Amino acid sequence: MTSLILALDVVEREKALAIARECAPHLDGIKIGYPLVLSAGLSIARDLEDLDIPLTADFKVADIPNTNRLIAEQVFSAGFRALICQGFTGVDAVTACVETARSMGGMCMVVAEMSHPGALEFFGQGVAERIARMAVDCGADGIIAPATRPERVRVLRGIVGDRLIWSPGVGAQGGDPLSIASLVDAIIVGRQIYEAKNPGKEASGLAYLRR
Ligand code: OMP
Repeated sequence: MTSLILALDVVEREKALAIARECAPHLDGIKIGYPLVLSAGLSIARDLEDLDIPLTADFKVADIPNTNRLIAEQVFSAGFRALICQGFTGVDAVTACVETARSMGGMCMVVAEMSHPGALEFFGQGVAERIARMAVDCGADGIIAPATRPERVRVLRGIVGDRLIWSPGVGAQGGDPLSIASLVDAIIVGRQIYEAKNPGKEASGLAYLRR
């Protein structure tokens, strides 16, 4: 089964809450990043608590180990269930996120390769493969890999085995949900849902992927 995670990159708090409620019956997770947290605060996690949907903090954490740990502690204390960190910072920095997640009962996902065209400038030449291997070695729950490049996801699946792969890039970035759904554990969808006239209906339209 492929899960559906809504990327709630909406900067008005009330609008974000309304969209989350409307879509909730069709979702397996909600991902919140800088756009919403910078406008509404980390307390947005508590505002969404009653939906009982796992929340992921997408801060693509990319600092030294101590700073990563401090960030991760804030994230899990605020009520988030998972944290996304960058992998290119190296094993010690990623391990700090993974260990903090473990000690606070949360999950840690590591970006192995990004979905936008410019990602190929630096994530090519075997870098994504190395990050994916390192994510497995340091006990991360899984990786983030691009729905815009199913052939790359297949390669990365060969490295991470049964660890999770969450995949953004469907819809607005051109990724085809049908080509990616069977390769990954979750698709992450933002604009296709939250910019739709009827976000709830749009989310329910993707429900066939969750079978
Ligand atoms: P849409 O393009 O609107 O569907 O949003 C995609 C979401 O996934 C945004 O929140 C991005 O920040 C995020 N994302 C990517 O698009 N590409 C990546 O490589 C990684 C992420 C992510 O880590 O979630």
